[in-house]
Amino acid sequence: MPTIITKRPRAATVVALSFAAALTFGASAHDVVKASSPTTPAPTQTITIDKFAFTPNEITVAPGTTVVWINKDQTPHTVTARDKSFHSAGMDTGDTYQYTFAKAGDFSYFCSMHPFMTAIVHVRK
Ligand SMILES: [Cu+2]
Repeated sequence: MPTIITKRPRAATVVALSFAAALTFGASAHDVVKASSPTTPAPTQTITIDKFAFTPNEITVAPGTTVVWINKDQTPHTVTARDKSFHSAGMDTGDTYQYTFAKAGDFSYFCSMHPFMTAIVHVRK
């Protein structure tokens, strides 16, 4: 009987995917960009959803801040603004949702599946 030799790769091929942040800054043609100004990355704030709570429960950020929520619970949750200005889909474990707060104000939000889960983002200049 013929012997069949099967070559097996020694290691699984690792495919590295790099995600480029698709952030576009809308600078109009007549904006003056000073050469001496350092490029400041857009601020980001992370809020964890765990044990049926948003942590931190209350934050204050500057306008233009992107808030990222990550669901670390074993239960699906949503991030739903009271004024409906933003609303995530159902977030499974490990899912994230992000929203950029452009304007100043107080934005209270809750989980539409568990309305007792409430929190607030203050946006102040
Ligand atoms: Cu929930």
